[in-house]
Amino acid sequence: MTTTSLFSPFTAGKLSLANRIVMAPLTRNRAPNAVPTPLMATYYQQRASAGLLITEATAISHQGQGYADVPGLYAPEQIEGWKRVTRAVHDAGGKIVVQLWHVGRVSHTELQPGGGAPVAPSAIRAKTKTVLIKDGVPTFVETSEPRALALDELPGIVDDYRRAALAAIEAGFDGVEIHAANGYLIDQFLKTGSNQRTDAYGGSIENRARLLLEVTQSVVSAIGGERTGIRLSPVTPANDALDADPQPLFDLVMRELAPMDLAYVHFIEGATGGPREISDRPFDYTALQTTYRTAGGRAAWMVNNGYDLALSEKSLKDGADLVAFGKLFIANPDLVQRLKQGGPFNEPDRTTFYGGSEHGYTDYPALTAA
Ligand code: 8OZ
Repeated sequence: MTTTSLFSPFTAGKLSLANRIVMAPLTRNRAPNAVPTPLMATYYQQRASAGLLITEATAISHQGQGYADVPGLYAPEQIEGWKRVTRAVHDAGGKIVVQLWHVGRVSHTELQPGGGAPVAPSAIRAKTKTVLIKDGVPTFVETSEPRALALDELPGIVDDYRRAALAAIEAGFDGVEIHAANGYLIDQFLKTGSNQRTDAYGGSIENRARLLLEVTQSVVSAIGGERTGIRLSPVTPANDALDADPQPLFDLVMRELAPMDLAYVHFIEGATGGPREISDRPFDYTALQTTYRTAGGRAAWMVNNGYDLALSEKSLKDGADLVAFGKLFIANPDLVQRLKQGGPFNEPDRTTFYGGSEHGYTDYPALTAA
């Protein structure tokens, strides 16, 4: 009989991890002009005892940006800034991948190149908000009306992901995670609520999954599947995401991803940052995993959303390989140690999640060494 534990080492593709505890991607809006700062290096280094750190969502292009002060990975000064982060994490013995992000319609004209409209599969506005910084104060505003992407713009977007993946390796990352969740561009293409295209990228599930698969194949060709992960959220309502029939859609996605030999596949179960079960959006993750494994998929299975130690251990027994923790990692830089000894846990302060300084960022206390 095999025993699994959150604290045992694990290898996912090229990623040799000291434990199965992952720091989930967390948007913190502390990168003015989209350039990672030395303070960010401190923040990630403090959390380097996680088996794997996934960075906050990081724009692959200026067009892919949707919030004030989120970092990018498309300009030389951004790559230089990230080098400081990866060096700090590696010096502390940790592993770090960068989450590659295009927000699609979840943006605002003020954040777009030339003040243009955000782009989307279809010209349907998302009922959601984004963050602008007004007079130094983070302020929530409605997203702008998007324009539908022309067919001939899509190869350029796929190429932006490829170039960002290469930039990630140049910046010293151990790999990348493709952000295909939470109602951003790739998820907008996947789901019927945001995709009404009538070309090869809309309509059937094969067509709606096309952009996700092209992006993933392109990143895998550039840096290798063993350094590539992907994040999916089949039923989240985040950012106005909605699909009429997600189970067959994600079954197809997982069957197509199976031969790409990814390092890991990462699932937000239920509503992002909310309930794990949504009564009017049932979803069978176990069946999805069976589909993937039956199709020959060997990537590590990473789960996320509201996990504590007991639920993590149960999930590892039931077939998960890695567990990603979000809010707990914001407030507890030494979360691995705290989970190991059963607490105590600092409480996260929501008022400092998005934007601001070191307060609520790098000043959460670690346990003092006994
Ligand atoms: C919270 C605030 C802004 C962005 C996500 C990248 O939900 C995000 C995000 C979360 O994936």
